[in-house]
Amino acid sequence: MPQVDSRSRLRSAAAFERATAVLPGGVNSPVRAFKAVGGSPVFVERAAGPYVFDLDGARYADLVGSWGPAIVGHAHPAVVEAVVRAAEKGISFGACCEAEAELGELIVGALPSIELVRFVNSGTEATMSALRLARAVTGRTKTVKFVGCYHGHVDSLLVAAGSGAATLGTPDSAGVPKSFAETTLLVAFNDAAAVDRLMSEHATDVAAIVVEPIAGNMGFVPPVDGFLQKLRSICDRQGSLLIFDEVMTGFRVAWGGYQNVCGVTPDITCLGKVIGGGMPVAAYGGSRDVMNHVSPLGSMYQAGTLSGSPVGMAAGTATLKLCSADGFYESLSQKSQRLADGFSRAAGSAGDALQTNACGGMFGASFSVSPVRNFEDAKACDHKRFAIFFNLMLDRGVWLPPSGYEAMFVSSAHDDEAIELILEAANHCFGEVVS
Ligand code: KE4
Repeated sequence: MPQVDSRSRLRSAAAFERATAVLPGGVNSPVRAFKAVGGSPVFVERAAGPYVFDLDGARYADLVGSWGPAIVGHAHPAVVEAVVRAAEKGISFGACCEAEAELGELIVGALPSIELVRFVNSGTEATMSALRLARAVTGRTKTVKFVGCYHGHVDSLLVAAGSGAATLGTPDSAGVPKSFAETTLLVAFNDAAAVDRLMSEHATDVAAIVVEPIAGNMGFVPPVDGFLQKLRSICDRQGSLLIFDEVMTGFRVAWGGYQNVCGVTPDITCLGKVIGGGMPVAAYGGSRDVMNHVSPLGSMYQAGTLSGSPVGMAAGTATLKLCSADGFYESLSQKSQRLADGFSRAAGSAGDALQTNACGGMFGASFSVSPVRNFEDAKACDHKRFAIFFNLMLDRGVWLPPSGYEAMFVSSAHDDEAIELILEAANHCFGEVVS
């Protein structure tokens, strides 16, 4: 496999210089700036299947997948055709169109916890709306969130957040009023006893517990046995709502999402990424009793110029139809597990300590001697070693997420050739990391 020489990314370097003149940090989302892994961000010219191609023409096997949406591979012909055909009839109408119900029916059919679903344009909008809805339903103001979980840049949830916030070492953001942050109660992920104590102390104040059912923004941290079930029983006891933020896990780890795997029914589910197939589409949904509070049915207001846009709906519907094929998730799980196992073997033979996990189309790899159970563990991982590994893999044509606080994403387009390329690079790079 010809190596990609980091010095040859001249067009990316020039493009970054141009971007920094007009965009804060040269990016439209901080994690893309490569701050955690060093060097100048690589610019993508195009993407196809399991690959992305940079401005200098170098090809990379992609394990970012646009942070989840590219589950059927980049530029899948069926998705592209659906987008083009929709766009030819008008990009957005600001009016009702049948494409909204078509995608809504797929989501309602996949998730028994959702009887009504509202489309929005980002995961952040979905979680922000879900919190407001929980406050409207309960008449309460506080939220319980887990340290290291990331739910988008909602003011009250940018407290001890993961993902880009953790990557940049700024889990609490400037500009968030103390009064907003004070409505958020923090507790360690996977610590059900601490949740029990916290909820007992704030018995009637908590509108909702919001959780990533698999924490994918502090690496890949699965729930310990019984954790999610305990959250469900605590919410039932206290009259609080349970919000599953499945923006990342929704239709990524299984048809519907992780709630269909773990058997725990949330009151509100947030979705995004996969359901838009790469277009800005996200959603929140729940039972009729809960969703009847949403305007125009009820008094909880939420709106959006481009919500339910026909082009976004077309991309999401085409993507989910491909995901609904028999054996789709079984095949995706095999790919993820093969990569996770291959990383483990490669690290082990190089004498490197690596923790791996996989579920459906996502997997994680953390440089740690012990399992990662929460954000303290995630912070204790060797992020310097990850940065070295990231750059070695990039130079060998494999694009990992540019942060040790992220999960990795596989698509149905990741064929044997792409997977073998990734594993061959890993065999070389773990060794180089150790030496
Ligand atoms: P967006 O607002 O970025 O569409 O979604 C926010 C969000 C909400 N909930 C979860 C569980 C999420 O993972 C995200 C966004 N994920 C990050 C990657 N871990 C997006 C990448 C980025 O910020 O550039």
